[in-house]
Amino acid sequence: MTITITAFERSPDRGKGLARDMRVRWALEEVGQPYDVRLLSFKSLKEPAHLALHPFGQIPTYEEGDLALFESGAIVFHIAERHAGLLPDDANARARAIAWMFAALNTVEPPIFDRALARILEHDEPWYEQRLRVLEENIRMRVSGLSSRLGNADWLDGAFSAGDLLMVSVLLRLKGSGLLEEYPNLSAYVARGEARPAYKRAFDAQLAVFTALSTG
Ligand SMILES: N[C@@H](CCC(=O)N[C@@H](CS)C(=O)NCC(=O)O)C(=O)O
Repeated sequence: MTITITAFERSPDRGKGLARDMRVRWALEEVGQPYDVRLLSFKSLKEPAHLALHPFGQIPTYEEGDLALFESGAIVFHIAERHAGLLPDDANARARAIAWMFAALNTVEPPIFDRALARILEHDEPWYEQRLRVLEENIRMRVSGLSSRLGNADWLDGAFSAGDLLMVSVLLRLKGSGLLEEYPNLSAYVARGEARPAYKRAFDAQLAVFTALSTG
């Protein structure tokens, strides 16, 4: 059955791979599932056809036969459950990998995303620098715990899993900020994720959308 996901027609990150379709593309590449992409304008995100798929009018969505999903974490989880390679077989190891998926989306991504939003929306406010310091301290509280837990390991709990896929995806937004670089083991962890052939294929596919736009 054909898998179709949605992505931005014009990603605000200009092909840096930070939009949340990237993690879905990466998961599909890891498990070797081909997929189609429906590109959407910002306007069409909020139109009835897309709202029927995604109640909040966002990307990504995932369609496969009569199944329609939204939320990148739920989509990656679905892919990982249906195909080998992203979740361990052992029940306890699987539960721990799923815990890392939740940790990535629920504990680590929110402060990182708050900082990204503040940089865009609050940059001109007189209190911006003060707020940025608070937001960055919130991030450090999370990533220092993550850094200690990872230690010298390659991945968070044994072999690469959907937990690592989501954790690397959320940490990528910090690359170049100086914050990730405060934790050399996390920088190396992110680089290991980016070096995976499946990541590269996914990255190139989303970059091609931006390149076609700028040359077309
Ligand atoms: N929690 C959602 C967040 C989805 C989300 O924020 N998508 C962004 C792109 S990365 C979007 O569609 N933004 C446009 C909008 O909200 O109008 C997920 O992980 O799928």
